[in-house]
Amino acid sequence: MAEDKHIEITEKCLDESIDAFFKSAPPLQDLDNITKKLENFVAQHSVHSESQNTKKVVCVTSGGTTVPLERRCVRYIDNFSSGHRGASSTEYFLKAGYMVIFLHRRGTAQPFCRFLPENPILECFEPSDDSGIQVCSPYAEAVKSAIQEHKSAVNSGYFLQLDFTTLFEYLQILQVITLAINRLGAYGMFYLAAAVSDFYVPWDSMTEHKIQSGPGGLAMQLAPVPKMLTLLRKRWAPVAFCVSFKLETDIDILLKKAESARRKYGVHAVVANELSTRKEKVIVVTDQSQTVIEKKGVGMDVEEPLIDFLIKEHAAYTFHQSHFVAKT
Ligand code: 9Z3
Repeated sequence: MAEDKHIEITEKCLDESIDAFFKSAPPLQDLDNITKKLENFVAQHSVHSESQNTKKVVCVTSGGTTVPLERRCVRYIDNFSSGHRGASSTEYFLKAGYMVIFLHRRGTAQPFCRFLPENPILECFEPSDDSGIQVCSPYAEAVKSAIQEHKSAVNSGYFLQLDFTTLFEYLQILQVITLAINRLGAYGMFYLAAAVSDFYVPWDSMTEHKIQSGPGGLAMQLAPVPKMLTLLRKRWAPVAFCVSFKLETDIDILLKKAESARRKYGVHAVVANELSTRKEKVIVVTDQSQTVIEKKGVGMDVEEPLIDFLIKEHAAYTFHQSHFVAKT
């Protein structure tokens, strides 16, 4: 009884802090457009459901959020993430037949472009003799397959790209996506690989103009970001399959933190990774097991076996939901 009361109060506090976060956040510039794109995307899913070929839909988040320090932002705090995990995972989900909403930080790694050099326009192309432009020969194959695969994913209607920069944009767009994915029940999935700040400066306490330098240095109080994952699991999309990530630099605390995140947020799996080995190895923590997943060889991606593993978990989950939960 006392424990129930405690949970109720904690949830009330969370609701209040989340309400305050969304109320004070600068409104999304592009909300109507994003909502329309999501509606069309989900409608595409319904077409497949009617043809008895129900597709699964995953929202892959990728890249780090920024936390602005001024409203007319000159300075910001950033979270590390190159976006490689999200970009390569998107490719493997698409290959496996999933529809993918790729919510990524502007300017980070993009699916199908991972094998292009850092500055593709300047490094992959050169003027041709007939005063046109041609692809430099070492990159011909990589450029061709990047364009072909990207076009085919977009034209198929299975791939939707949305972008963010700030924490405010990220959480607002994620909320809109969760509401769309919620309509798909257990066919929906979240793969939350974005590196999201734990602290922020609330919009209503943020200075308008650039912070001026002074002799005393700068002391700032950052507020904790309310735990949206709890709300995502409990209210926004309670039936969707949810995978979150845990990043640590200290391997000794990684698994403990991942297991505690799994319990606290009630997610179906936590992918635990250590910063320096994240491209070679991850550990997937579920309520049943801790599974080490390693890349299969040089030049291979750890995301390939990881997505394979998670797709199987998701399939078992949808099977369970449709055969047991729906019937009870
Ligand atoms: C991850 O742990 C991702 O695997 C990486 C991928 C960001 C390490 P890259 O983009 O790296 O390929 O360079 N993402 C989640 C990081 C995070 O912020 N997790 C929070 C935490 O660990 C929970 S949401 O507390």
